[in-house]
Amino acid sequence: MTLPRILITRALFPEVVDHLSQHFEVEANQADALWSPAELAERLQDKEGALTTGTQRIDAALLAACPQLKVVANMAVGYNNFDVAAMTAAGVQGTNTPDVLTETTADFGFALLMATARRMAEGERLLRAGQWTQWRYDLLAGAEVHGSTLGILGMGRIGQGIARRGAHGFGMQVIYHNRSRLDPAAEAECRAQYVSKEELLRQADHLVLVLPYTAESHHAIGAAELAQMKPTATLVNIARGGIVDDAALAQALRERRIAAAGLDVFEGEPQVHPDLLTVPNVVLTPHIASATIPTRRAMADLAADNLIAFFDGRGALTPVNRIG
Ligand code: 8YV
Repeated sequence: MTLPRILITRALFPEVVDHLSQHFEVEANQADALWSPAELAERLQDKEGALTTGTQRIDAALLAACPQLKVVANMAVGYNNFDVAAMTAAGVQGTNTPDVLTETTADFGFALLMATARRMAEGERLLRAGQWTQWRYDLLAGAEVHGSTLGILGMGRIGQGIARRGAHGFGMQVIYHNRSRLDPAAEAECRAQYVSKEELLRQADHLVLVLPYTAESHHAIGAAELAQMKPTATLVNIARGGIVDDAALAQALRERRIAAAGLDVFEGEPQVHPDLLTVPNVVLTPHIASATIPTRRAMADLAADNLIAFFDGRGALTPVNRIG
């Protein structure tokens, strides 16, 4: 029996590669070479399936070059690297990895909020530079977290996880804005109040972005939105680069039009806007919100299980589109 051929586009847990090798003829990229779109197309040309991460773009041009492709399993909950319409038109199933990373990512969102509000990165830089000479009453005095107003833009699973942490753990007043309002039971569990985007920007002491990246959410936070925020506010982006206009944010931070920002994602990452590297009041992390070993393993397993279920004829477990 010939096995379906699949491509694993980035380095992955060896155990997961071994598991997939029992079901498929696997080409893996354990050297973690960064392939250009042309190299990706070349390797994918004779494959029926792929396991991708958020950095490989699956678009009409690639699909046209890979007529045998039937399924692409993204090891990420976000799938803005997929042109879903083009995949559906080509009859290619897409899948993502929801749920398994929710709590871990919400933990990180809260950690970044805390680090940003309490100026932890500035403190560490000062200490390592040998500039900590003595205690002072206002040394790196930051913003209060407990009891403050937590704003959440994008109230999906991860947004709700952050809301629960803020409301139940830190006694925060939680407000949110989302395309659709949560049902009353979910709002009650998160102790969250639905407000307009304008109200959210105006009232939040800490604003966390957890919305998907789409054409509509591109630069959802730009100069105009930053201008509506409190000068004492902090902004946290764990969603996607491109949701924030990074140049406008760097300028607002430099001019102290908001107090601080915590960013795990960037426009054009792994490049970071040079102005963000020089403003002090920003905490920068390299897209690691889901990065614990158990969670990354669960994401890899779910992506693998999606491929196995699809080729077994059981249908994808967590599809992002409907085909045929
Ligand atoms: C991934 C993420 O680590 O799940 C997502 O959407 O952003 C992260 O958890 C990243 O996209 C790699 O695929």
